[in-house]
Amino acid sequence: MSTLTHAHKHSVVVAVIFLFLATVALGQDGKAAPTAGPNQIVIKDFMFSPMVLTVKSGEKITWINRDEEPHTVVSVQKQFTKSRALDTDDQFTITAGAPGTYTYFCSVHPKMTGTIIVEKS
Ligand SMILES: [Cu+2]
Repeated sequence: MSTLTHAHKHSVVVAVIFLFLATVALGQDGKAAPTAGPNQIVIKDFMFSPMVLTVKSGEKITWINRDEEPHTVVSVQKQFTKSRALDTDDQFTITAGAPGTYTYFCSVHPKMTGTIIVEKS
């Protein structure tokens, strides 16, 4: 038991140090880096990017609109509920369901298409 307790304390210390270093790193320019999260799709210049995103079942996927135009996210095969019209900087999040290929498009600009490949978790 004492070994387990010790290991637990150790991992807490590591986590605290990590958070501290992360805070310091973010603090250097005063804001978080603008990079997309692992499951984030940016809508920019009438394109979804990445156009093909691979995720695991149960993971969240978020779109964010960086255009000055409204866009939507609509599943071709109705695999998820469509988004409302996203204004600039609006976000839309779904949770990936059953494994498979989800194609989607923007109902305002149907030439805008993207694909999500959902793998078994
Ligand atoms: Cu659009």
